[in-house]
Amino acid sequence: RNGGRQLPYDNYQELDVIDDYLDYIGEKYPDVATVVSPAKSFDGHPIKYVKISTTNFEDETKPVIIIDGGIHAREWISPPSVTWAIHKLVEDVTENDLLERFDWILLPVVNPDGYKFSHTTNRFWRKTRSTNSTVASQLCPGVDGNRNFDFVWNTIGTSSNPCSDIYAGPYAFSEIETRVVRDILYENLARTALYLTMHSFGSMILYPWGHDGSLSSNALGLHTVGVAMVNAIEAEALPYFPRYVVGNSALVIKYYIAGSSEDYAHYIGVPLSYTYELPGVSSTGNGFHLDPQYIEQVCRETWEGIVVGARRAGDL
Ligand code: ING
Ligand code: ZN
Repeated sequence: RNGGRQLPYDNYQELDVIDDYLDYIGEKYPDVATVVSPAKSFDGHPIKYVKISTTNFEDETKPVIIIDGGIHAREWISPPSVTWAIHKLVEDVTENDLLERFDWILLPVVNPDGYKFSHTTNRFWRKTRSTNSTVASQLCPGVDGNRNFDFVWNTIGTSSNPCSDIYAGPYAFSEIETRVVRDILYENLARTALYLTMHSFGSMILYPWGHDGSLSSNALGLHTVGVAMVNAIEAEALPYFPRYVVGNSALVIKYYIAGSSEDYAHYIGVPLSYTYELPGVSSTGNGFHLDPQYIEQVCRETWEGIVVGARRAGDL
């Protein structure tokens, strides 16, 4: 276990190490960071997030930025991209305005059960690990968290088969892990300016609507902020990394998807909501396993995108 210090970024970290780091942040920086564990996952792991605010989070009227990671277990670069943001907001503050202007909610591992399972048993596990009383679910555990949100749930780009990697679940918000994200969004809805959900891979900044490819009434704002984010990322990226693409989710990935957190957040009223697909540069040939030597690089360039996204969101 980590025992309370800066996380290493030269390799992927176990769930316990990330959990310990979050506790350490809460203990070492109580004036700015509060660790909240609203629920336990299906397998009983605490789902933890960090609230960052220069004053009392609950009293604030500042815009809120919400970033989650690790809803898909195998996308291992996602959690460190969120813990790096915590590091940059609390431990190594180089953008003071971001603390002054915003409150932050950072949830590095939405799906701890899947994350752990991907370390112990199946590297390319995607879903949660839940089962219910049906035989099918016991033979094939888990739900795709990014098909489980309650907006046009299970209508397209999903499966009703528990053995599928895109299983939408027995009903919308069947998973405690997606309910935690839902509750965070609702609790802060009035002042949430920007929601980012970190995935991999593909080097894409995607915005609603993913379920039908239509443009939201805020499409121009979504696209403009997305382009600004991409420019900031690419200014820090390595020349041989793939270029980022920004656009409507369905148009860019060329299929429709119902029940994603990106669409849901926008549907309930978050003006800027993006799926952030991180790079998958991998000598193994499998993009879910970004080479560990690039973890820190991707975290650094991703942070530049977050910085610009936040500033733009605050200006709108
Ligand atoms: N990709 C996303 C997925 O959940 C996606 C694609 C993008 C879905 C935008 C919805 C909205 O399938 C990964 N890598 O998980
Ligand atoms: Zn994903």
